[in-house]
Amino acid sequence: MKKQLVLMDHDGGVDDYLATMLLLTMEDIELLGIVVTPADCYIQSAVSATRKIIDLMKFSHISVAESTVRGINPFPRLYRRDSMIVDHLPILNQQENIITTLVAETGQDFMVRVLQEAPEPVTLMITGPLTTIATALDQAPEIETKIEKIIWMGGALNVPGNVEKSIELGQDGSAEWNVYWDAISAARVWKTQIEIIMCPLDLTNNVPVTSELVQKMGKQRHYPISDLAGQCYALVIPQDYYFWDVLATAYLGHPEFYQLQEWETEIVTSGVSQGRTKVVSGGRKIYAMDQVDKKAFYDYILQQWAR
Ligand SMILES: [Ca+2]
Repeated sequence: MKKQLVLMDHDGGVDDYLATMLLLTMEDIELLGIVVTPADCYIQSAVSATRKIIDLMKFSHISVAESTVRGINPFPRLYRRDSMIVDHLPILNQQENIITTLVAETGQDFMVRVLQEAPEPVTLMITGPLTTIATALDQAPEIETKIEKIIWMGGALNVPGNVEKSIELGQDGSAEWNVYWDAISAARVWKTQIEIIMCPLDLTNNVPVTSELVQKMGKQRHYPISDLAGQCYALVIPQDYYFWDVLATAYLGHPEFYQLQEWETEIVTSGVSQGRTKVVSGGRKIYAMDQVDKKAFYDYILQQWAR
């Protein structure tokens, strides 16, 4: 079977490393590189942690690129510091030097080049804001035809967002963070013809990271990957945490676990609902992951990380 070409763009949260770790276990895809967008992280730590994870999983031929785009509304510092913690985990610091290449060009330039050079259209797996792809599309609009589809963790359709009113004063709580960081770029991508399959909060709210599951990762007694996954999740277990990026990424491996629903939507780019993905009749058609077979998903990630 021919492998699906995939380019990943993540934004350096704990969840993004776990999504990367899942993606690297998938045998039916060919990963063309990983771009790190400087959103839910401190970028140097996030790039470094990503390269160390690739080294640990023995895929050092895959390159990493640092996007230099900027957002509008920064992620809270408390979220961003997780990138620094992950980068310092002992398990990721057993060798003297990092082998995985950090390319010299920016993440947005890398994205343009990889898409231009790809022999066939590429699936973009995006687990952060859409700013890097929006910038790449502005730089080289012709790459649109080289994008097979975008699978994206983002948005909240018929549930409240996760940009809390108590943290972001003046907002109405309807926005999801990956949109809110830069709603203008999300709206830019909404203007394209690219197929978008999103994994919104509507679905992720139903798929929590439970203490039981994290402990199962330990009981599997697999080193180093299951152990590293468990350590990453242990970091976030005191807060309400869901399988956001990981749930979106698992779609690539097993789309049959999911049911999609089509919606007509628009991105709100200003005002109190800035960053909202609003369902409106006549809006831009997207597919949202609507249901997932939770047991199959939980079993799948445990199995993939049992190494
Ligand atoms: Ca993310």
